[in-house]
Parts: sequence; C-alpha cells; structure tokens
Amino acid sequence: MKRILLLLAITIPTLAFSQWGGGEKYPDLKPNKESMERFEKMRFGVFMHWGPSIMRGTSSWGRGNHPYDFAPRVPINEFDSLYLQFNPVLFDAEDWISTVKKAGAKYYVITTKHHDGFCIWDSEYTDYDMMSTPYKVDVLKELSEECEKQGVLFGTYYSICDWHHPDYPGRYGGDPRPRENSNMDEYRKYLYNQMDELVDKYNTNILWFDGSWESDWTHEDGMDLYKYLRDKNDDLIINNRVDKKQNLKQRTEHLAKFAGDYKTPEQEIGEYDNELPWESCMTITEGGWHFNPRLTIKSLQELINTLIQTVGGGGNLLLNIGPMPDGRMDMFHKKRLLELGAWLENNGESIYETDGGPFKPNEYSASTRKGNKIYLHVLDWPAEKLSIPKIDQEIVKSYILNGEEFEIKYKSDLMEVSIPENHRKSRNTILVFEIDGNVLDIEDTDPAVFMNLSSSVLLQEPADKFSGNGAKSLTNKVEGVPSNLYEEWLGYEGIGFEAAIDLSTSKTISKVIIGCMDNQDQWIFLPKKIDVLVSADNENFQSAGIINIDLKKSKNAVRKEIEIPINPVKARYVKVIAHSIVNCPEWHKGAGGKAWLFVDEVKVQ
Ligand code: FHN
Repeated sequence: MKRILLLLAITIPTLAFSQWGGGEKYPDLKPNKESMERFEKMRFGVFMHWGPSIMRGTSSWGRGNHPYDFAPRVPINEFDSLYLQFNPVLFDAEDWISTVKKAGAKYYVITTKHHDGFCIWDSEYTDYDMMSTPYKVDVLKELSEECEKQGVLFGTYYSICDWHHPDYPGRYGGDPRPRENSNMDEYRKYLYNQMDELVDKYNTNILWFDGSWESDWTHEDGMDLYKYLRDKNDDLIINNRVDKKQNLKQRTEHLAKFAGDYKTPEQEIGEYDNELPWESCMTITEGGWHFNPRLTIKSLQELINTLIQTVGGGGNLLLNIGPMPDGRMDMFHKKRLLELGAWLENNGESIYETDGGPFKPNEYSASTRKGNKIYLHVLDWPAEKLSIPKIDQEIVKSYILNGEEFEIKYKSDLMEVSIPENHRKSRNTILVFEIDGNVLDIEDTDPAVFMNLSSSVLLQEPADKFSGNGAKSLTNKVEGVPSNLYEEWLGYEGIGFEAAIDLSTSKTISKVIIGCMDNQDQWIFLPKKIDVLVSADNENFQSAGIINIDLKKSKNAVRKEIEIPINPVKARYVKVIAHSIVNCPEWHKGAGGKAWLFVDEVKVQ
C-alpha cells in the first residue's frame, strides 16, 4: 500500500481551482462572468455540421486516401471540387432557426469552416467559400440575422486545422503537397482575418473551436488567439479547444495552464461538475456529425435522458444534426427536435437556469435545482421504492411536476418515496422537492437508488484505503474515473474480487459488465480472468460465462468496461469472480511486487 500512497503523493498535482480564461500566459484574463452565466443558464443548444462534403455522404475525414473505415475515400481533387456542385436551393434560414427554437434550444452553433477548409460565408480572404458555389448566397449571414430576429444566441464552429489551405502545413489523406510550400505565419494571418469577419461582420457570440490537436498549432497560439478575441469583444465565449489538451474530459488539473472558458466532452456525458462550465456535444444519430442517411437516429427517450443526465451533472447539451445537400433539414431529425421541444415545453422549468445536483446522476436518475426547488428526474422504475439521501433542509412540499403530491417516508439517513405506477409520467417522472431556503446551499450527495433493486453481498472486503462506497459501489450506477482512485473504486492488493449480486427477483441474464481500471503506473492491472456464475438460491452456483484477458503494457489510466457474454439464463443471484494477476509482471517497474485490482459497478443485463 505504501507504494501506491507514495506514487499518489508524487503524481497527483495540487488542484488549482482557478478559473480558466487566458491560460498561463494571460493569468489575469478571466472568462466573462456575465456571458458564461447566461450561457450556462441556457443549458441546451443545437449544433449543425454542413458543407459540400455531404454530397459524398461524408465530412472532411473523407478527403483523400485516409486510413479510416468510417468514411468513404474521396480523391482530393474530386473532394476539393465538390463546392462547384454545392447548390442547396432549398436552404431556408428561417425554417432552420425556428426549428432550433421550437426544439427548446436557446443557442445555436454552425460549422463555418470544418477541417476541409470550405467557408460557408462570403469571406474576403478566400474564394473557397459559399459565393463560389452555384448557390452564391451568404448562408452564414442569413443564419446570423435569423438568430438575432428569433432571439437564439448565435455561435460559430471554426476548425483551426485546415487541410485545404495552401499555407496550413498539416497534411491529411495522402495530400502530396510538400509541407515546405506552406507558411504557418501566413496561415495565422488568414485565420485572424477570418476571426475578424466572424466577430465583426457575423456577430458571433460563441467561438466553438475544433481541430487544434495538430502540432502546427501550439499552446502559445491557443492562448494568443483567446486573448486576441477577448480584446476584440470582451463578451465572447470561447471553448477550450482554442488551446491544446482539449480532449481531456476533466481538465481540472490543467486549469491555470490552458486557455478556454468551458470543457467540451464529445459524444459522452461529461463528469459531474457544478463548478467549471462544461458542454457535451452529441450527435442526434448513432455517430456522424455531417448528413449521412445511413445513420440511425436516436430515440426521443435516449435524447431526453441524455439532456437530463447532462444538465443533472451541471453541464450544457449541444445536440448536433446534419442538414441535407439541398439545404433542407432531414425530416426525421426535424421531427425528433420538435418532439424534444414538446417535452421541454412541459418540463423545461426543471432544465433551464438550473444547476446540477444535489443528487448525483446515475443510469436511471439525475437531479437539477434552482431557487427553492430540487427536481429529481426518474428515468426508469426498475423497482417500487426509491431511496434518496436525506437532506438537512426541511422539505415543505413534494409533488410530481405537473402532477400529484407524494409522501416522503423518512428513515435514518434516507428518504423513501414510492410513486404508484399510474402516477408515473411517461418518458420520465420529475419529483419536485420544495425547501424553505436556497437549494444551492445543499451539499452534493449520492444518487437516488432503488431499494432492493440489487443488494450485493460483497464477499471480498476491499483494502481500507480503496473501499469506495462499499457494496453500493457495485450497483449505485455511479462509475469511477481513472483520475480518482478513491471515490467509487474497490481496490484489492494481490488478491481477486468476488461478489454475489441479488437481483431481488429471478431475471433472464444475457450479459454481465464489470468496470475495471487499467492504471499500470499506479500498479493497477486488469484482471486476467473473470468468471460469472448464477444461482436461484444463492447456494448452488453454476458457471454462466467466463472471459480471459491478455495482459498488455499500457501507459494510460483508463476505465475498462469488461463484458462477459452469457447464454441467456434465468437466475436471481449472480456471482462475479475477477482473478487478479497477483504480482506485477517482470517488465513492470514493480516487478514481483503485489499488483492491484480495482473494480466498480457490476451491470447485469
Ligand atoms: O473531427 C471533428 C468532427 O468532425 C466533429 O466536428 C467533432 C465535433 O466536435 N469534432 C471533431 C472530432 O473530435
């Protein structure tokens, strides 16, 4: 254990909870408080990815002979000529923005220039823009004016990397142009000139940067650009992708170093954080940012759950759709957005202007709060009784939003609530707790959980220091993160893990998933094997599934969801045995010493 504690002392830097903003070069340049508060209160925006690449059913990633199977390979000359056929004659800015508004979104971000370099506005600095297409309309101008007219906050996505521009050095898709012909200083001038256009002529409020990961753009560039923009217009909101390290979900430990006003987890719900602003950008389809008719659209339920768990975590949701080559919105995307808007029409008070918590999100619940009200969103009722961590403040009223009052049974440190099935709302039931005071004074607490959903019998006690939330860690639907060894994880030194889960009733099981950590720098390794056994009586168990895991060197600290496939079997008790490698391998710096096994969250499906 000393080794682990020693490493923890050395390797986890002190957290500098300063604001973001200009980064280490401009430490006094803080985000604009008013702009950020207004942005965070909006909670929901619509994102759009649109450009000539969609005529080949792809995005910038389809340009050239690239290594990715997710995008077709369009020869560079053909790709760079698509704009000559791009003629969205059915484009209608009024329809786009009124749909965004009816969706309940309060802000809007559109790709003005993606990695392929094509500009959807009339730029003075290039002919590779909308005015060179057969359509010859400055669509960005129309969208900006329409947002102004309809009271939707207008934002602009801009890719720093530009695989088309002759002065940008980065090359993609086997682009044969010699890097020596490029000139990054000249490209920076081009970029700054286009910033002037987007800010001064198109009145953007949000600079949503992307594509800063390539080495030609430096940390210094990111901080300088942030400073330049804020000097131009102090009200601007600028995301963290203006600088490096933008793909770190939780950049807490980099707060004082990098520039940016908010975090931008992508295609996932960001970690619970009511302190630092963050926004999850997600696609309305199963993957794919630009229009691609082959992609499945997500269900309304999934989108509502995503919105609730994002806002319940203290973040904004930026939901992306990809309009079609002819300028119309895909009718299915539009329908889904309007359905989401109808739900927000009735339930928006539990979303807009709220903070996340105090009950942290999990798979079937999340909470938001504002004024004297807590809104507990229950997304699913896998059992009758919901047990909620008791709060200190007195609850003066409790009712279903737009529904009946309900009773609370107080039990030691829990509040127990059961809502008759016929009173539960479809989509999700929102329980409102009114207190006598300000809900922001309430400490963040554990999530609400269902009684007897699965009381796990932990057969193997974890190490004292890494005992997470005890047995609850296995079934409270809260997932541990690699950056925090303490909160949720159960740690085992030199020994395996074993637990039996009581499903409370006999259920058909087809899959078991266990969360493990691979963090070899901290002596933490994945298990070498996992057995799953099932039983009807918690006495006689028989094997239901097994998986062997090859030991691989890894530099990263990651959470691994290990799935053990099961031939569907009915059982009430599920025993999971994760076999540790026991000793660190000979190639490891702790060769021969005891290896750790960290587990958390056993999901039985
Ligand atoms: O490569 C882009 C992708 O096309 C899309 O624009 C997303 C949206 O944030 N950003 C990059 C991938 O991380």
